[in-house]
Amino acid sequence: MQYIDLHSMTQANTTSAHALSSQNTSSSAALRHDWSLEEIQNLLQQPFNDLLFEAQTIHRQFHAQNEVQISSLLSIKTGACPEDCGYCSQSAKYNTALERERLLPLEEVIEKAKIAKSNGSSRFCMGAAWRNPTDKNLDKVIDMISAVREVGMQTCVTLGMLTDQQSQRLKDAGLDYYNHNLDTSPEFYGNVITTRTFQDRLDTLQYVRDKGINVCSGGILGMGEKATDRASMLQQLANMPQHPESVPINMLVQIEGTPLFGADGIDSIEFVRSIAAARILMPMSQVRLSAGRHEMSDEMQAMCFFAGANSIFYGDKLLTTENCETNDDLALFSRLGIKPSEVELGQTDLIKAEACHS
Ligand code: SAM
Ligand code: DTB
Ligand code: SF4
Repeated sequence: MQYIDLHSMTQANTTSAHALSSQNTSSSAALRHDWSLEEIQNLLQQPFNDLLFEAQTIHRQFHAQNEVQISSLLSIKTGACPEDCGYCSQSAKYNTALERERLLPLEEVIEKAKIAKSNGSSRFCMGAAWRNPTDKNLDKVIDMISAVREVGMQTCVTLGMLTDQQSQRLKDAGLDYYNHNLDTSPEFYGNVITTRTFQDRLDTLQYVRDKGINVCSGGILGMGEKATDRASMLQQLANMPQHPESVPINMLVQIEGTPLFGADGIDSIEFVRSIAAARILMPMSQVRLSAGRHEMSDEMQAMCFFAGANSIFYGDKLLTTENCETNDDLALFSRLGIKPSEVELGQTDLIKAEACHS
């Protein structure tokens, strides 16, 4: 298996990165889908500078080096979720003092999308606290997707498990991305969630992939998992037949009342290492520095961008918890010389199947 020639890519500039991210990659690199756990563990354990150098070098071959894609989040249905995800403020099983809210009216969603767009976000992600949407609920979400597209933004939804037919309906509605995280390794999974299986998640992702919707899938670090679990989760993502177009890496936001409140967090250097490994394993994917930025120093975020993170959630709120202040994000971008990436609507982000087979 041929892998990326590190020596040919140190001079990559913005123009070539754009050319590559428009999927003209098959001649320059072969993306791998056969990583062993041991290889990933070795990658994660390299000397920090070597790991970051490799990640940044690969980053420059595939992406504009000083650009970060920005998405905004909106919880369209909050709380009272029947699932038992041990990290989540929205599970009905835990006493988290969260106020539940029914599905938001369409007008409110449009208004929030317009605000997000005027603040510079290119993608609007709508999340619902459901195990899975009913077909009636999906009708309403489809209206939201159409309306947000009319606002001129890319759309993403995260609604829980889907059927094959529901995935087709979302594709027909013009949905750009579906977010469904693996959350953690298959080995640690049972410590976090018992009401749906790891395989259920893979099944939903397969339906979404088969319909040609961009896949957004990643996980959460800092839930008390071991380093092997982080390697194993990354292995699951990297060995998918096609890498997710977007890979959100969340740092657990600890919620009082949930089983994971008080879990052993993750060391910041270990977190940056995981971002770097995600970049190396999935060179063409957007790696999103997701929940938990609020707890990170500017320096830690800067390290994550250097390690290859090139997407964030922007806006004062995530789904139910605080995000960084937008002014702070803009100030950090300015200090780092980072620009929000411009997204052409209608452009496909799908990583072409042929680019993924060597
Ligand atoms: N209910 C849907 C589902 O679980 O598929 C969609 C919403 S759910 C909140 C989306 C993802 O957000 C979860 O899979 C998890 O990875 C992430 N998430 C939720 N709560 C979090 C927390 N407290 N800290 C970090 N990430 C979290
Ligand atoms: C993802 O990976 N992170 C986002 C999004 N996908 C939906 C959610 C983060 C939620 C953080 C906790 C909260 O605000 O409730
Ligand atoms: Fe429900 Fe999603 Fe929270 Fe799990 S992560 S409890 S499915 S809202």
